[in-house]
Amino acid sequence: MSKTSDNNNQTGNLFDFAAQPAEAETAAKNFADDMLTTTPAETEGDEIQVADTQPDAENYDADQIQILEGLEGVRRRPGMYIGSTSSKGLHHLVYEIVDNSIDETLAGFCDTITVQIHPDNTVTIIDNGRGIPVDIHPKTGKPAVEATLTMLHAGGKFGAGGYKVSGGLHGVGLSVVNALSEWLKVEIRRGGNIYTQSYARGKVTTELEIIGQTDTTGTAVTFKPDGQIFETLEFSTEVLANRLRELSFLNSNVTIILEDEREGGQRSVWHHEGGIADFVAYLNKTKEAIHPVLYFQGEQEQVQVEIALQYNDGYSENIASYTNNIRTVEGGTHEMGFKTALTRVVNDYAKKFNFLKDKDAKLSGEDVREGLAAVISVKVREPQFEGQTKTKLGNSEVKGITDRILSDALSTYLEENPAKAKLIIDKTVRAARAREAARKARELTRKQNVLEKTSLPGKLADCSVKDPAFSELFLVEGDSAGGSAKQGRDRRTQAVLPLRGKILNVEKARLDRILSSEEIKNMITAMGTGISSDFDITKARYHKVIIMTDADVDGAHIMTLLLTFFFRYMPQLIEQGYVYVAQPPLFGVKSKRSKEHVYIYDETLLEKFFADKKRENYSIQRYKGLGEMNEDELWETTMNPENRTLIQVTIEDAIYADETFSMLMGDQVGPRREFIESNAQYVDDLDI
Ligand code: 0RA
Repeated sequence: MSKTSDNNNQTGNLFDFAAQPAEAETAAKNFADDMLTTTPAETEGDEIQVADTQPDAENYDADQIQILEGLEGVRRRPGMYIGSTSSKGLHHLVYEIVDNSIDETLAGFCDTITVQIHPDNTVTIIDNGRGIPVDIHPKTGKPAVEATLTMLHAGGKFGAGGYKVSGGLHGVGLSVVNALSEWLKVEIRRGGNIYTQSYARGKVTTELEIIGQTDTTGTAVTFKPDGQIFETLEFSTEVLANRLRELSFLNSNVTIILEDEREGGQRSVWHHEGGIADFVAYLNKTKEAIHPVLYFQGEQEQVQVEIALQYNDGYSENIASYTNNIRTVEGGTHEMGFKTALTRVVNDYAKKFNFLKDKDAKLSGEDVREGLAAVISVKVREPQFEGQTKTKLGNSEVKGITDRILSDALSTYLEENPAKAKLIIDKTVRAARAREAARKARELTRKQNVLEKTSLPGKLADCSVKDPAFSELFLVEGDSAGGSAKQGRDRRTQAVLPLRGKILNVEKARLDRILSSEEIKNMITAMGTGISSDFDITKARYHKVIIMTDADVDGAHIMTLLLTFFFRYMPQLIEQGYVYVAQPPLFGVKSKRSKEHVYIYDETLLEKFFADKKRENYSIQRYKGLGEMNEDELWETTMNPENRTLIQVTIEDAIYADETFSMLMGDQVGPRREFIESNAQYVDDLDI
């Protein structure tokens, strides 16, 4: 989630090494040839350069002209290479190096990767792969490692064969990290020697030298992200842990270690022999699974497919797909193949064994995915990424391949395990019936709205402007705060919908019951968008939906219930950045001597305020709830766009969001308590 003060942006969280010398040396030459088919010439400057404008005749072959861009270009436009210079970009640096180590794992040479965050926020990534090649390439006169780190090869690809391109940067990752680091040091164990070389902002500072002997192989890269480039230099253990854990699930033969050497540091080790089957068990850990995790794999036309799936007794669908270890958030052909096969196989089985009668409608895709957790991981030689965020797999052959592999394996499984099959098919049939009931309920709500002609709820105090881009909807906890908000608001642009008490926990109910909840119906009609498959963002009546609850346990609970509702039934609203959380002040501080009167939003800021002032000269009021503020105060502190702070709700990663919500809202108390105790500021009197 990111905090915005309408005009200023901050980020925050709401919830806050097998030596194989002979083979390795030939491969190293291939690698060097692959990389360096041009003179190193002038590779600096931010212009894209075509190497050697007057080439000799034998080199005059269009195919051989490689475009080289200087690392200055990377420094000038870092966003083009790592997405952004925010915290996200900073962490991307680590992923780029780790991806190279994972490539060594995929090639079968590396089983341990260690990431160390040092106390000065420098990072070391150590692997026991083959080590970056160090031989001198004839055309450049440079050691291969130096070329790899100081030259950017547009479209250049490491070595030959294998499912490379694990990261987004197609083998240019190392030089990009080097360019964006104040300094970087590489240590290589290879061919019996230990080599080291240092760089600063992409340029060599020490020549490659041998500093010792070894009988192991591997690479260690240490770097200090450049403060001239990045907005923040602070690494988040949690962010790194999430990606490293994910990589350990996706690559069952690797052990990944994260060592945080900073204050209060910790060490985590991930090794998942079970691979993505363990991943699915992890996704379902806060839920009640109805059968063991199923794991299927196959390979056709050099496309490797792995699928793990497990149904739980809940209602939500949690599918995560990957291509070459990259999360494909927007799905694509592998996901399409998966869904098509699942729906067909389940329907065929249900029909064959009379779970569905001839007169029954077929089970829909949604029906067969209700309560399903699944991970689809494919390895493709030339992946094509499409979509708005380039996270959608486009290779058309992958759909049929995934479909065939899953169809064969799943139908065999069902036939051989009739008891498990019954559990699964019964669940999908129940889902279909519930969906039919929900459809009828929805139709009814629609008809009622038409009949009553007043489609808007009576409790809604609407705003007068009709342009959604300028309209805000405050969802306010309680009728009394709702009343103050109605009085205090800017009637032109701000609408208020008071919510009575706790809304229904949508995690524990199916759609038909959800739609019989008055509070939820009110929200849906006020928003104008419909929900789930009927959801239409273009009908949104407000482009800001602001959740305003008390800063106490109940408030936190209501906020989570609302966020769960939006996450499950209107996720596009969150994706569009339309959902916000208001931040009412915790304290009102009045001077006893002057007219000074300030509002303070948390304890830390209160301490700061009194750092150089005497407490006895002030009276401090602690607001227990929104209701303790009058309409003017509420407007001044929480609603007025000029003063207020809003936290924008974002779905950074749907899996972890899902996990958080399930944990907070699900039946299992253990993980929930742990989570709340380590995250919430409101633990004092929490009753779980
Ligand atoms: C180029 C070619 C080869 C390995 C690597 C790069 C390599 C890069 C990194 C970055 C971090 N760890 C790494 N490990 C290896 C192939 C070398 C060969 O064929 O011997």
